[in-house]
Parts: sequence; C-alpha cells; structure tokens
Amino acid sequence: MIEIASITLREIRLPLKEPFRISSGLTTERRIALLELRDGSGAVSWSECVAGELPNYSPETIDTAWLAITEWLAPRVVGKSIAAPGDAFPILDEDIRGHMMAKAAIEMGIWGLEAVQLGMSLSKLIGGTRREIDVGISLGIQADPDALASRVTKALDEGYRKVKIKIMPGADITYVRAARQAAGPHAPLMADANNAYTLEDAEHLAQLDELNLMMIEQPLAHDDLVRHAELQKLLQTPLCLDESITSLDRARDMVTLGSGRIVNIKPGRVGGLASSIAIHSFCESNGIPVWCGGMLESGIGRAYNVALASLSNFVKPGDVSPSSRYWAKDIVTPEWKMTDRGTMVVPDGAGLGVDIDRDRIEDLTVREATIS
Ligand code: OSB
Ligand code: MG
Repeated sequence: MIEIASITLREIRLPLKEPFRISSGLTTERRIALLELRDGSGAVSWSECVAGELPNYSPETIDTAWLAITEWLAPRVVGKSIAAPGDAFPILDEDIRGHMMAKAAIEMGIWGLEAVQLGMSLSKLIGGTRREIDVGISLGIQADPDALASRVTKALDEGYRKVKIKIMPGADITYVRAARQAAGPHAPLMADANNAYTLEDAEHLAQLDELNLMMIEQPLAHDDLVRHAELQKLLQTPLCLDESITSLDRARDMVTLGSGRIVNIKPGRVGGLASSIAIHSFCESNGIPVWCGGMLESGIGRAYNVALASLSNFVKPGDVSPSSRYWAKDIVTPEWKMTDRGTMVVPDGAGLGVDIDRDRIEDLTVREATIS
C-alpha cells in the first residue's frame, strides 16, 4: 500500500558537456523536471520527467509536463492510497490522453517509493535478473565524417559495447561509411534517424545495408507503423522503433504489421515502468529483442533505466551511458560509472541505489511547486 502525502516538482538546468545534435534539433543544456514523492511515514523517493525543452521528439515538453503534473496528474494520486505501483498508470491515464512522460514521471516515482518502503532494490522489485547491463553510447551528428570516425573509435576504445550514430539527410551514408572504415567490419554500430526520412528515401537508405549495422532506428515519421513495414521489406538491416512505440498496443501493431524487428524501450515514452515491463515481456514472447533508450537523463532518471535494463529480454546494449558522458557533475552519488568491461553494475541497495545530492539540486533549481 502506497500513500502519497506530497509531490514536489522542481526544474533544474544541467549543461551538457558536449552539445547533442539529432536530426530534429540541438540540445546544449537539459532543463530537467525532478519529482520528490513523500509518503505518510516520511519516506521519500525521487523521479525524473524526461520531456525536452521543445516538442521535437514527442509532442510533450517540460512546460506541458509541468502543467499536466501540477494541474491534472499529481492531484489524482496525492492523498490517495494505491495498492501497488502497477495500479498507478490506469489511475493517471483515465480520460487523460497523451502526456506519457508526465504520467511516467509520477508512475516511476511510485515504483521508487515502493522500493524504498520495502527496502528492496528497484531492479529486484520489477523482476530484474541481470547484475550488470551492457553499455552503449549515442553520438550526436558531428561536423564531418572524419570527426565522426574519430569520435566512434574513441568510444570503442573506452569500452562501449554499442555505438549509435545519429543520421540525417546530408549526414548519413558517407558519415556511417567513414565510421565503419575506422571501426572495422565487426564493430557494434547502429544508426538513428529520428524521423528524418520518408519512404521515397528507401533506395538511399538501402545503401546502409552494406555497412553491417546492428539496426536502423526510427527512420520514418514519429507516429508511423505502416510505412516502416514497407521500408523493412526493402531493407536487410533490421529496423528498430523508438518514437512510434508509445504503448503495448503499438508494440503489438509493430509485430502484426512487420514495422520493425527490435524495440527501443524508454519508460518515459510509454507511460512508465509497468508499460515498459509489459512491452518487454510481449517482445520476449514474440522473439523481438529490446534495449533501453535514453533521453539524456540525470542520474535520477538513469537509475530507473538501469533497473529496467536488468530485465531478461534487454539483450542489446542500452543508451544508458555513465554520468561523465553527459555531465561535469551529476546530481547523484556515487555517479553512474562504466566498468572496464563496458558494463554498468545494477545497484542492489534499497530504492534507486544512489544517493540524491539535495544541496546541488537546490542550487540548480529554477522553479518549484508542491502538491499536497
Ligand atoms: O532518439 O534516442 C533518441 C536523446 C534525446 C532524444 C531522442 C534520443 C536521444 C538519444 C540520447 O539518443 C541517448 C542518451 O540518453 O544517451
Ligand atoms: Mg531514437
């Protein structure tokens, strides 16, 4: 039983160490909404809303999420008793369309609170079995193919087990070819287009087939499944869907239509951990490998991704990189680190398994609201 006494929402700003360019926009500083959930006995857990500053990945932004959480979502759970974390999403979702990242932030916080109350790690609470997860890195679009090639070889030297290359028209085939030549024929490379292409680009994209990529992520529109199915028929490289999979039903549709062969699961995009677990298990039953995506999270959001990626069907390395890849200093201790094996150790301490640096969060906070 979880009784939520209050939710405090804060916005912090964290500058990225290196600007992150994808086909749909550039991020230099993350505006991050953090939630602090408190129960009747004073137990506390934190969670993170992954919405960006602009609606260029999904329709949500940090500002729409702020509105949705303070006006509609937090009032549904504050002062209420919830039997189990799995019951939270239906309560948040009834007659409120969309706003998945806002819903996910609360839903995940409730899982975190349950883990704290039970004195159990989040990974164990959700049924995770891996003690270490494989770490990948997502590289933004670079100035030219040579710059990309050296960034990719550096990442492989550092031990990353997968390197994802962002692509867009004008920065695709020649860039990925340069990366492949520098990295060698078997290096674990993939590409992510963030919706930059249409079906008319099928022949152009087919040039990637000879570059031995693990997968091509979300080449077509953010809400498309039908055209991805057409494209998959024309490509040998597996397609992986990110933006288009917003729920378990969309994952089912992907399989029915053949729109892709791999799924990137981001808990923020699908409304939280219960939905992520359901998609994971559905994919496992249907022979679809999954991996955990990232949204340039702080160490708090990362804790949820690490726990999720400890489930059995997360068989490919995730975009769950160490804190130092993103930030000069994270907001948790210890920071998230990559082992020399290119893995991250799943914490077994109670709750998120990291301590929250409250003082640093206070210093970084630009606005705050409490619903009690
Ligand atoms: O498409 O996976 C994506 C970041 C912001 C928005 C969309 C995406 C990404 C990433 C970053 O690829 C992955 C990470 O957090 O390291
Ligand atoms: Mg993506």
